[in-house]
Amino acid sequence: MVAVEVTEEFLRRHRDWVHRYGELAMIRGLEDARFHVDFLAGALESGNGAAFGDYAQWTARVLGSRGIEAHFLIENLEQVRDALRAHLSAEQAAHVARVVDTACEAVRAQTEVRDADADVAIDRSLYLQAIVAGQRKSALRVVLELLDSGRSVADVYCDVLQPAQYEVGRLWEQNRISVAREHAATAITQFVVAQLYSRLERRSASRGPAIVTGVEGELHQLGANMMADVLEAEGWDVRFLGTQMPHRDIMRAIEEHDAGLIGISATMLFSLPRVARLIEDIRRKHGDAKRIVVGGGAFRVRPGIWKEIGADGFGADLREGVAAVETLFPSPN
Ligand code: B12
Repeated sequence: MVAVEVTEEFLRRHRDWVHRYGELAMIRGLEDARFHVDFLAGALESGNGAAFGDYAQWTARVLGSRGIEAHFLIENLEQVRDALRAHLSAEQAAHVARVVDTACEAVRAQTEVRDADADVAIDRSLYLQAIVAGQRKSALRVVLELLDSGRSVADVYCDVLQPAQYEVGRLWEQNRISVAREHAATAITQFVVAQLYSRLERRSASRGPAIVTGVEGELHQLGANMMADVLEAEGWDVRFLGTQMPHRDIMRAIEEHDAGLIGISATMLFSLPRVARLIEDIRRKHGDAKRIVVGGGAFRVRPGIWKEIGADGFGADLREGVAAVETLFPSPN
């Protein structure tokens, strides 16, 4: 009854749906409305009103992937809410209204988050175009606009710069861009990282001395650089050694700086034996007094390899890296 009433009214309001979908508009509309009512009843009977919010968000995603915008679902759910009023006591109707309105809010919130993600995806592609075209100013502008819209520097590193660099790698691998374009693109990202350094949100905590480095033979530096900057923002007194660092000099720097945390970055698989040797040497000299976190493409190839070579933690990206450090050195608050 309620489903029929709701669907007929919905199609009266949106006549173009009947033109577009023919009799399927009524059939699918009825199916959907029955689902809404059944799920609502199930959620209310089980005393779990929040479950209806999960259902509404799921439905919004399913409809969204078929080109139907979330506001149509919200309208439909509000119709169900209003149509049920005639069949319920005032108290029951008020409860149903609360559950349905909360679910509609959940759908709106989910849609806003997805819109924000879509914005980042657009900016990521603009950034990629700019760096591949060698346009430094445009690349910086894209990133600064993202910061102005409320994204953090770490978000920009993870969600824009890193994927854009990976895409540059893919384009080079497929021979669609030259080495010169790849180098120029990477140089722009390196420039952007340097520009963003002063915009990192810094925590006031003082976490102690740390070192971030790459081993000899490893030339990929950007990921390590980002990690060093983000750790500094987290309160670590970071000495970033760059990449291509001779073993003995890393060992010396650890002592000189009295680093309690050591971050080692490796992209190429062939760097792993050197990383393993470095960790072995650090353990031999300092036992467990030093905490070692590793990251970079070489460690993503086989999950768990970081443990096998004796590291204390691993981060597939900046966020995971920071989380791994936080596990090893829980902050006091
Ligand atoms: C730029 C680049 C270079 C530059 C690097 C310059 C520089 N200043 O860094 C140069 C030209 C030197 C270079 C050289 C080579 N490269 Co190169 N390079 C790249 C490229 C396109 C981008 C790298 C990058 O900037 N990534 C962006 C950063 C942000 O990502 P990331 O390093 O993964 O870092 C993140 C995480 O891993 C993590 N992380 C990183 N370090 C750490 C450390 C810690 C402690 C923690 C917790 C986390 C962490 O956090 C970071 C941020 O989220 C990649 C493509 C790719 N998919 O990575 C190819 C790529 C890595 N290179 C590749 C190759 C083949 C090479 C060369 C062998 C090419 C050649 N024939 O000479 C050489 C090898 C050089 C060497 N000895 O190391 C291949 C590797 C393939 C493979 N399976 O091994 C790739 C994947 C390209 C491809 N698609 O084929 N390269």
